[in-house]
Amino acid sequence: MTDMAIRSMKDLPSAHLLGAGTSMCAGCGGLQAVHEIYDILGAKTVFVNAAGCMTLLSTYPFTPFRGGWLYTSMASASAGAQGIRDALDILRAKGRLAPEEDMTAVVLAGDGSTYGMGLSATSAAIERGLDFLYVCYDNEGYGNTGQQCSGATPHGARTATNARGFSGAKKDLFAIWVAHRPAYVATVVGAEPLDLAKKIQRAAGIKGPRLITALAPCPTGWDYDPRETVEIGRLAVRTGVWPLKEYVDGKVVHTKIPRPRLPVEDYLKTQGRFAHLFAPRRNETVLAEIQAGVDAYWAAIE
Ligand SMILES: Cc1ncc(C[n+]2csc(CCOP(=O)(O)OP(=O)(O)O)c2C)c(N)n1
Ligand code: SF4
Ligand SMILES: [Mg+2]
Repeated sequence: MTDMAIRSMKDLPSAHLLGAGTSMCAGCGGLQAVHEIYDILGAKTVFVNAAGCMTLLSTYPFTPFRGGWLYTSMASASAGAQGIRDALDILRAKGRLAPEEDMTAVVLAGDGSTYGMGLSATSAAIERGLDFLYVCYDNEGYGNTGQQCSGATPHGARTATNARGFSGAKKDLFAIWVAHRPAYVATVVGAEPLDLAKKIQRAAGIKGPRLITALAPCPTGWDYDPRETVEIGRLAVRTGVWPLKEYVDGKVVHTKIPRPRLPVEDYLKTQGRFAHLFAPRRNETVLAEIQAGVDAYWAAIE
């Protein structure tokens, strides 16, 4: 499936995820991205899942995936991927797994694990050159336990642990990975499926440590109507809040440059987690800080 050229939406194969999502929130942007990613990766995947919302996809002994599923603690997914890769390599060396039956070890983890608890194990795995694909669905908080602040929470967002808005800034996961000189890094969002599909296809054809980080609009944690998930994902790109880009062969390339770039308020106003910035009175200071952060990013690119 991965040797197929994707030029338009009709080249995409039909969904392979069987009956998934019954225990997840309607409009889950993370699940949307996982659906799309799995459509491209196909059945020869072993998911290594760190505790989080996506853990609800598999209830032992059932899973909607045709490949494999290993559940790990929040800090251990990348170490789990090493174990899966090693086991597959041993089976191949013993002639018990034909090359065409080999599988890809795919970490599936939220931002809480990725930006925080699991970062050390991931850094070590990249350093060892582990052949794995890391998929982070980034809903910008510890969603499964009620949207507490994580290392991915953006400036100004209200969370269960920041009633008046987070005063810090989102970590730059893309830069953290690029600093390790891995094989591939890309940002995606489910609302831009063609861009996502091309990146997954490219990542699937490369060996070594690879990251796909998907912005995951989360109606429950971000406080909006589930029907707005796709529009919010598009606005994240069109306002420049979520740059779509990839790192390959030592270079960073932006795959979609928003022109004209919409004001960040168009994105912020769609979500209850930013409502305190607009009422009972506008918080001009924080609104200007958020816009200035996005402007500075694109000024360095353009
Ligand atoms: C060490 C540890 N602390 C706390 C928990 C409880 N816990 C389970 S899921 C979760 C949230 C994980 O957040 P994230 O990785 O962003 O995934 P999301 O829930 O947003 O999908 C937490 C805190 C845990 N499983 N392990
Ligand atoms: S809390 Fe958010 S990320 Fe978790 S299942 Fe619900 S919508 Fe998806
Ligand atoms: Mg999360």
